[in-house]
Amino acid sequence: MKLVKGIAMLVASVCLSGCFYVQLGGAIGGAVVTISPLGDEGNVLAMGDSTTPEDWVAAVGQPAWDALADRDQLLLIGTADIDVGAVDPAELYLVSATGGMDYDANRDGLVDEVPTPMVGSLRAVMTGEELLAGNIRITALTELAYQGIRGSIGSADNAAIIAELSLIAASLVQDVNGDGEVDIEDVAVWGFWLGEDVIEIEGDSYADFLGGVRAGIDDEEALAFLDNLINGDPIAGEGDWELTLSGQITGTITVPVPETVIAVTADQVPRTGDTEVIRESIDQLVEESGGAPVTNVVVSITTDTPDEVVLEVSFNTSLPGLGAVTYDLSYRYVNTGGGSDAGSGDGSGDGSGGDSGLPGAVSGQSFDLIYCCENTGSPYSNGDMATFSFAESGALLIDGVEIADSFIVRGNEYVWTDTANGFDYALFVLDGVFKEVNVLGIGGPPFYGQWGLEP
Ligand SMILES: [Ca+2]
Ligand SMILES: [Ca+2]
Repeated sequence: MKLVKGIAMLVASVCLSGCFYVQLGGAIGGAVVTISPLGDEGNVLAMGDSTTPEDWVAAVGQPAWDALADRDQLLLIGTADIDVGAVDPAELYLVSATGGMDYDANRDGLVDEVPTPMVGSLRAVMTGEELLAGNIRITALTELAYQGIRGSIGSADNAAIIAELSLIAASLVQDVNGDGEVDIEDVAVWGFWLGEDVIEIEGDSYADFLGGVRAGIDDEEALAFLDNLINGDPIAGEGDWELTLSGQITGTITVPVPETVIAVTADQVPRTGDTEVIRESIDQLVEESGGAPVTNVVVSITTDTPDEVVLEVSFNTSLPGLGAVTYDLSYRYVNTGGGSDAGSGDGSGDGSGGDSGLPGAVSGQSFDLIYCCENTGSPYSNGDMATFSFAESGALLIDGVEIADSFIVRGNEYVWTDTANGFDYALFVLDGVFKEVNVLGIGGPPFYGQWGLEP
C-alpha cells in the first residue's frame, strides 16, 4: 500500500503543472503530444510522449504496478509531463495527440489485455492560461470541439473562437464542473473517470466516433460527425424518406437521369460526410459504363436537416455512343414522417397503386412508348414502338409478354430485371407522372437507351 501511495504522490507531483491526459476509450499510452499556436501547427513549441504501462513498470517496478487497481493504472497510463514553456496566457494553442495505443478500447474500466492501436489524432484548443494551469485532458470531446472551430481558424479572433467552442460544448457534454452553465470548461475538465452519463452524445454514436478516430478518420469525417450531432442525423431520424431526382444529362442529346449514376437511394440518405464516398461511387460507375474519367466533379450537400436533405452533383465525362456529357443532378430527400404518404400528390390518395407498391400513376396502366437514345449493345433501335403494361400485381409486360413478375425499388426508379437477356428496365416517375423507362445493364450502367412517350 505504501508503494501505491508513493505512485499516487509521484503522479501528483509530476502532474502539478504541464500534465496532459490523453484519452479515447480509455487512456492512450505512447501518443506523441505536441503544442503549437492555433493556426500555426508547424510551429511546435513543446512535445512529449504519453506514458505506457511499460514506462510505469520501469519507474516503479512490476510488483508495485501490479498492485494497482485497473482504474488507477488507467489514470496513470496516457499522462504526459510536458513543459509548455513561455506560452502567452491570452493566446490560443492547439494540443495534438497522435498515435499510441488505447488501453481501454472497450471502455469497461479494465486495462485491456491487448491494447488497440490508435491511428488518428485527438486535438484540444486551449488558452495559454489553461496550458499553464496544467491538468489538461485531450479527449474525443475536445477533438469534436476543435472540429467545430476548425473552419474559423485564421479568420475569427480568439474571443469569437472561445465563444464558438462554448456553443459547441452544449452538444457534447452537461455541466460537468457544476457551475450552472455548459461551456468549453466542461469539455476541458471531462475525463473518462467522470463517466459517460454526462456526455450528450448517444452511446452508439459515441462508440462510432471513438472507433473512427482510432481508425484514423480525416477532418472532414470528424466534422460531419459533429455536424450530425448538432443538426440531427437524418438517417437515424424517424420516418420514411422520399427521393425526388431532378436535373439533366446534356450532351449531343439530353438523356434521363438514371438514379444509378450514383449509389444513393431513399433508404440511404446522404450526409455531409458522405461526399467523398459519392465521388468515388461516381468514378466507379462511370468507369464501369466505359466512360472517360470524370472531370469538374462537384458533390455537395446543400441542405442537411432532419426533414430535408439535398444533394447536388455535377460532373463531365464522355460516354460510349453519347460523347461528351454534362451531368447536373439534384437529389432531394424529404422526410415523409409516418411513411403513409409515399406518393407524390397525384390525387389518388396515398399515391400507391395496390399492394405492389407501384405509383398510382402507372399501376394497372399501359403506355405506348417509343424508343430513343440507342446506345452500343442496345436490344432496341431508335424509333421502335411498344406497349408497356405495369400490372397491379407488380409485373411488367412489353407487348403482352411478361418481362418480370416483380420489381425492386432503386432510388426513385422501379426496376424489372430481364434475367434471360441481361437487361434492367428502370421505370422513372417524376412528380407523380410517368416519365420513361430506361434500359440498363443488370444492376445499373451501361445505359442502353430509353422508352418514352411519343413527343
Ligand atoms: Ca478494457
Ligand atoms: Ca459548467
